Amino acid sequence: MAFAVLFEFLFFSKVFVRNALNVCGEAMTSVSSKASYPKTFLSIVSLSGGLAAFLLLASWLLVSRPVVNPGAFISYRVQGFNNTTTTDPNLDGLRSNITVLDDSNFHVYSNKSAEKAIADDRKRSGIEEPQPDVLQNEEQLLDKYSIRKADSDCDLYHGKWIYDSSGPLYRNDSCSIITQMQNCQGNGRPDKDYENWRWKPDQCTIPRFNPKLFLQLMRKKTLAFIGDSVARNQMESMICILSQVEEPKNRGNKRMQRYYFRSTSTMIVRIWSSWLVHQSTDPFDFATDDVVKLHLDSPDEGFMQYITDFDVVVLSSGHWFAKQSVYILNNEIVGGQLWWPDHSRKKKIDNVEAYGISVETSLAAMATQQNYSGLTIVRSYSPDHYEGGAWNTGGSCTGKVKPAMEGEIPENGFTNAMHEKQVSGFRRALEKKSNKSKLKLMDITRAFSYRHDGHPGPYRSRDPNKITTRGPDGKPPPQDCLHWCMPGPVDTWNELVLEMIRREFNNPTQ
Ligand SMILES: *[C@@H]1O[C@H](CO)[C@@H](O)[C@H](O)[C@H]1NC(C)=O
Ligand SMILES: *[C@@H]1O[C@H](CO)[C@@H](O)[C@H](O)[C@H]1NC(C)=O
Ligand SMILES: *[C@@H]1O[C@H](CO)[C@@H](O)[C@H](O)[C@H]1NC(C)=O
Ligand SMILES: *[C@@H]1O[C@H](CO)[C@@H](O)[C@H](O)[C@H]1NC(C)=O
Ligand SMILES: *[C@@H]1O[C@H](CO)[C@@H](O)[C@H](O)[C@H]1NC(C)=O
Ligand SMILES: CC(=O)N[C@H]1CO[C@H](CO)[C@@H](O)[C@@H]1O
Ligand SMILES: CC(=O)N[C@H]1CO[C@H](CO)[C@@H](O)[C@@H]1O
Repeated sequence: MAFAVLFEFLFFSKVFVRNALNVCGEAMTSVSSKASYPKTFLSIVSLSGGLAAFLLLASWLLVSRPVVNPGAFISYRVQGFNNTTTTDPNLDGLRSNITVLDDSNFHVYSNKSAEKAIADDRKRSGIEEPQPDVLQNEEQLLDKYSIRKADSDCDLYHGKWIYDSSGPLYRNDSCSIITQMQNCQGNGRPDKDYENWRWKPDQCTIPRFNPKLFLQLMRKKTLAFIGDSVARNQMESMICILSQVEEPKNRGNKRMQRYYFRSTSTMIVRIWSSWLVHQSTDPFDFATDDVVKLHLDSPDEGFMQYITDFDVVVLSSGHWFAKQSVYILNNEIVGGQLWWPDHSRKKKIDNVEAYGISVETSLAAMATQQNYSGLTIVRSYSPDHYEGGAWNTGGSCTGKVKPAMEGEIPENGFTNAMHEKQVSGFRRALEKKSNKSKLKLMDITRAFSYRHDGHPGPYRSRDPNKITTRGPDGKPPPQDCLHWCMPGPVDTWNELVLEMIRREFNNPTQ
């Protein structure tokens, strides 16, 4: 089974590399048409060549390693943690195929009959807060929300999941940009209730996402998602939610996704940055050129160079720290993940420590950039749910059809450690902040540890012959217990983003 996953990974990655090569050529031609883009994005367009090369290099390294030594991947385990479920590096690799996209893949259509069904649902539900039809104009909409002042201090991250029969914010057939691997219904997942749970903080209620309110708060503004394939998951959820009221224009190029909402001149951007820090492959000390080096003390220029163009940034990372790389700090090799040729030396830090440092470095760079005045939302580590083993050792989320009850989730030592380091990295960066920007933590790790039902599991593809149940030997099928179904719990992250934006941009006391 592990071999099958590996082969799939290699196959997709090769497709990806080939496409990335094409991108370099096309980036050149896209510069000539840049006059039609809004001004702040000229620079992004001209970047494409460089970032494509960067992506190409990164993916090539990650791909080339298992070719040389497949055993390194198959016996994969996060060092220092014996007893935890770990992230499937191959699953992220699979998504590399998706990070490079043709414009033609991004035709967003609106499905009137699906829209009507959703509207009917909402009428039935009564829990919807503003009636979008009643509150047409901007002042009314903003007023209505600014009144909810009492809610503004409420802790959003302690609460529970409650069943909500009004259903999800969109459907698999009312949003055409859902990556097939997250289109659980489209891939034949038989149960659907996982779409119907809302997060309810103990002290307040998060209103159902109102796309019109979002667009108005984000008038003439840009929201950027920065991170790995889980960040892509969240970005696509946001586009699906918003596309229910307005079809965005796809202004993306092959390696940077950008969607433009004309009614309010709002732009949604996604930049790929798997580790958030500068990476290179140049030989360094005793590390040769066949392994990725992470410079833990410099931020990833791939996103830093555009940071002043963004009004809101949703930044996240974590799972790539389970992949092979070398850690460099103060011009010295201080550790390595799945790499440490010289056993006579001692590692100074492990991958969890490295994660915390990378979070501090990237956030501190943003919080001290003279001209950046945006709102940075750090989305905390997204828990995976490989039960009974890791992704490659029989771990499974098969058969989970509702959120876990309190006390039902096994503690995950790796998730807890990653979360702790991320939060302390965040706090250190906050202390260094010197500019006008705002830095907020969106602490979803605990809340999402209950959502073992929200992953694609074995429903990762349309293949009608895929294995979805345990074999006679009790072996679970290959599955994705890391990314989130769409629609599904991931949509809650965007409801939280809207709530945080509302608190920042529409607070009458400020
Ligand atoms: C993990 O297991 C190995 C033996 O398999 C043991 O030597 C090591 O101390 C364990 N590590 C932790 C962190 O428990
Ligand atoms: C993990 O830890 C539990 C106790 O906390 C133990 O029962 C179990 O055997 C361990 N599993 C592995 C794979 O080490
Ligand atoms: C539109 O949505 C309806 C109801 O959800 C569905 O039956 C129909 O197939 C969809 N049409 C298209 C073109 O996707
Ligand atoms: C949407 O999900 C339904 C099952 O609920 C499935 O029959 C249909 O093919 C899916 N449509 C798309 C476009 O994935
Ligand atoms: C900030 O903006 C000013 C004026 O546009 C510019 O001169 C300066 O170089 C910028 N600083 C940074 C760090 O980008
Ligand atoms: C852009 C690209 O290479 N897309 C490929 C991703 O993988 C699917 C298979 O799931 C291919 O059909 C696409 O061509
Ligand atoms: C408004 C403000 O606080 N600006 C500061 C942003 O950070 C730089 C240092 O990186 C300061 O020089 C600015 O005064």
